[in-house]
Amino acid sequence: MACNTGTESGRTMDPAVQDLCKKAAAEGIDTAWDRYEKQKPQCGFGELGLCCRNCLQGPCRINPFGEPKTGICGADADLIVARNLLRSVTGGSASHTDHAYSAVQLLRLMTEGKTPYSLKGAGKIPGVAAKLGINTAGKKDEEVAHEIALTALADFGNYSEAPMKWLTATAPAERVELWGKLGILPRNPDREIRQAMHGTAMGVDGSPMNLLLASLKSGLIDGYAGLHLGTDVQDIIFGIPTPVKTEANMGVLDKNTVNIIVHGHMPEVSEKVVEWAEKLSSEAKAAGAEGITVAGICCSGNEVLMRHGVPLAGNFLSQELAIITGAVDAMVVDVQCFMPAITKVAACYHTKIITTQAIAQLPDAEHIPIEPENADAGAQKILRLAIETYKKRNPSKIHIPPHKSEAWGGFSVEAIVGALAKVDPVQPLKPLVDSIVNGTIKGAVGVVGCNNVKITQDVFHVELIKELLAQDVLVVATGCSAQALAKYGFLSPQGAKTYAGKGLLAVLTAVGEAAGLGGPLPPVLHMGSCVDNSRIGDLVGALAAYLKVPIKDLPVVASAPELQHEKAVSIGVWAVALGLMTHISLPPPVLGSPLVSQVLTEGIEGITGGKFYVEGDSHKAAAGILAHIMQKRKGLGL
Ligand code: BF8
Ligand code: SF4
Repeated sequence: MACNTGTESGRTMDPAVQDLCKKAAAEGIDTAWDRYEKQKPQCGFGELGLCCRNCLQGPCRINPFGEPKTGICGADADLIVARNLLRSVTGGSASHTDHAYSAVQLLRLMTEGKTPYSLKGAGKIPGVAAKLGINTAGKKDEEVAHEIALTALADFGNYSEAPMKWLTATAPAERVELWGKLGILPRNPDREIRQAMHGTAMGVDGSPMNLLLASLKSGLIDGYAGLHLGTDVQDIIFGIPTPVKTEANMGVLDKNTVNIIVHGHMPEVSEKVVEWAEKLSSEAKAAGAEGITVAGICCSGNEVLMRHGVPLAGNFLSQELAIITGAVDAMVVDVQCFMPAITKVAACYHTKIITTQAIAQLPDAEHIPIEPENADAGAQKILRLAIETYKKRNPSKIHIPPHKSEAWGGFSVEAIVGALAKVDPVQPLKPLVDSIVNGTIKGAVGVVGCNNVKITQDVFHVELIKELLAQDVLVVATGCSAQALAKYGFLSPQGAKTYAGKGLLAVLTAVGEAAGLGGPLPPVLHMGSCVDNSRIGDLVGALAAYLKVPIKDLPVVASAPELQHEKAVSIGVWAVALGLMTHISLPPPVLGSPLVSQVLTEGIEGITGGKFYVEGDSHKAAAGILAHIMQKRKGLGL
């Protein structure tokens, strides 16, 4: 499964990206795969997690086969690996928490009438208010939404020892009790992130086990101060997604329109670009274009795909290649997952890279701030710059591979329950649970996460999910995984007929037809961006509550087949804390510590019921996941 970076087909299975890799080579442009080649061999100490740079006496490294066995201060392999892991998980939690914090501030300012955004997700308010204990009687939506924002901000200002409210209001009671007993309930998320940095500093926490517990706590920060807070608040501001049809892959770019890519994670940016693209379409026409196409990459793309059906140009490893089409006039980025390389690639074309956030700037990019108060002005400026840039295109450099597939998104928990309610209005989850109980569906897998240059792009997502669907496993997806699957038809009703086993197809057809889709649901339900992994958490929580069992007993598995980002690691830790077996193809850098490796893949199961399952072969991973599902079914007497 390793990436043979020498050939296009070794780099990616995506025909559009293969095509553009050839164009890049012909034009002498390096991409991530070329830079990966130049990095080889990657540092063995780093891969094993055995390098410490936490003080200036270092760097120290441990020799797994001999001396030295400790760093200068005496830290051994277990301690160094556990400290590095906690810093990495905390990096992921901090990213999601800071993202969610921006959304909360936007909600506060919006409900104070200080922004050009308006409340689109009133339907989300009653549920969120109820779980937080906010009285809604006689209050306007904006007033309740404002109280919700202040309640979230109170978590960030919490100086007591009480756990953060968003967690206790959201997580299953059985989990809150367990995490309380383990002493890992986070209080103020900012305080916990600070404490993780402090605990891992030179001369502080010397206990690998204590550091591993702190990693679990950091995973909970991600789950509740990052993912859940982010999704809840974004749904209130921008609306709860409902099923929507779109298309995916480079063929969505149009040589006759101004093409703008939204890339990153913040819907407050991508929503405004989409809004103003519609409003300024006449200006694009005046410039000689047929209109404006907005297309997505990474989770900014997922956010507007879920709520508006905005098409998708590609996932993480497609980002440079989209520019190499020569047809992208502007790539608008906000935070996370855009490679610093994009400005260098863009310099070979007419493309403008536009940064929008103070903490995420690039030399050689245009910086046009999109902040809550000035978002309309910023978005107009971006659109007009893209239209101006369109005029500078070099037609001889344009090549848009024609590949694209039909894809459906918008499967929020509310939308899934809504579709099931068409089958059983009284107990919507009953048809799904009955199908699991009678074995028509064996279980469910949430497939999430990234591309990673070490794995041929998309191949693990596709091969793993193909096998699981054929075995009647229900699949939900988020992030770049959903985007990978979108490109090959897994998010279309037709995909159900191609990929789903007989039992699964029958259920998808019954629900799809009852819901008025005129055919089966797609075999993979796209639940959103990576913060929307909260939706997967809510869905499994609802299934567990319906069956009156803890999540850890469900025939449900998580998988991040091509993970790269620290955020994927912290989401994985949260999933393990929830009680899920979580498959990953590449281990994080922990193999240098037998203790840490053992705890993450075995020992932790006795504590939370979840564990990491590392398997780098998609066929074996499918078998391992299926075996786990069957074991859980047996445990439930099914
Ligand atoms: O947050 S899946 S490469 S884009 S980290 Fe990044 Fe990974 Fe894509 Fe969304 Ni998630
Ligand atoms: Fe070396 Fe210890 Fe400093 Fe790490 S903290 S660099 S192991 S002396």
